[in-house]
Amino acid sequence: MTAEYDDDRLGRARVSDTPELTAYYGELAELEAGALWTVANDIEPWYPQPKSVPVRWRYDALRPLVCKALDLVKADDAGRRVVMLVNPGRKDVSAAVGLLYTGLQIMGPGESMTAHRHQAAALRFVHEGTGAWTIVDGQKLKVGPRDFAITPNGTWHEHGNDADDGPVIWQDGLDIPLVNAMDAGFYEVHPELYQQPGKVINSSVLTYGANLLPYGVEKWTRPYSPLLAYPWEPTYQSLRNLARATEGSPYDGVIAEYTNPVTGGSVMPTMGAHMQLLRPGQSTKAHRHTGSVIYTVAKGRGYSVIAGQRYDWQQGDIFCVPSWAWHEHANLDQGEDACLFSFNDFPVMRSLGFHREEAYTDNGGHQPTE
Ligand code: GTQ
Repeated sequence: MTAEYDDDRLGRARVSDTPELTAYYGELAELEAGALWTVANDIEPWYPQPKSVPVRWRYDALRPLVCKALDLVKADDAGRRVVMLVNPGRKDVSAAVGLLYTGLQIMGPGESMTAHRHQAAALRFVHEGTGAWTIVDGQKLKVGPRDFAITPNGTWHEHGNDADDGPVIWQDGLDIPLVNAMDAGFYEVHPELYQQPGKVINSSVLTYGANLLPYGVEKWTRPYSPLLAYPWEPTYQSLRNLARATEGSPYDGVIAEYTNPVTGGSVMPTMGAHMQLLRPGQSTKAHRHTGSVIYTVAKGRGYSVIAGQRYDWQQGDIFCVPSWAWHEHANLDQGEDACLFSFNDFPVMRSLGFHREEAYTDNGGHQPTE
């Protein structure tokens, strides 16, 4: 332990057990009570102590098992046919990192599922397949590879794949563990099992998708983005344009947040999302911040160093960065850019006043690796 965090020296709780104290603790426990000093240093740590550890999930390894579920369970029997990514330190709450859930959902050709809604908010990032659709509060959205879409909390949603051939595999991101940590979960099945979608597909993209605030539509006052899908092509083009105009972030390369076009804020109140581009051969500097992040490799190959350990990645791979863990990214390709999609709980951290960030200053800004 460094002197900076030495509990004894700094006068934090340091009571040793005696037979009298042990008996006393027993008496308190009988009354559903306890002595603060037995837990004080654990419940008020010097700095965040996530139970989550960094994990990289290889798409090539998971994909065959995700496909296997197609034959093993019917989508409607399973509710949603999803392989969850579970952090070894967060099995108790089915989290991939912190209070964020993620999983790979597979839908066979022609499949569709019934509608439901819940307190948890959801987002999708499409890995593969051409036939993916979802209906969110009556709006039918069609999404393709690397598109990003949101299902804000409380919105009815049902999904399907209308391709004749080939499955859809998309990644779900939800704040389920957060909602449960707050004891705020609700769930409802649609009274008619299916929604009646409006005639116009991707209507929010047509309405809000071009940095122009439309006149003649009802004023948007809900706490989430009216734009429900963010297609890959314009997103990628924007990042390439941004790379021409700016240097970007020393920690993240050329990065932009998917935003609510009405407010400029995060897409939903509990989860935000980014797309970032690493230039050919670029390696970023390390930093750390409060808030958990789940990354998906949208394009290219490279590696990230997280808490001193290197994780190589390529398109489709998913990895997580626990709160307050040092992290930096590198693009291993000297000729092509690499892109990382990510989602996070930053909106929660910010709105509660929990946001903190720190740069890694030793060693030229790079963590030593084992
Ligand atoms: O699409 O409704 O991966 O409710 C987990 C819970 C997906 C969904 C998940 C869900 C959904």
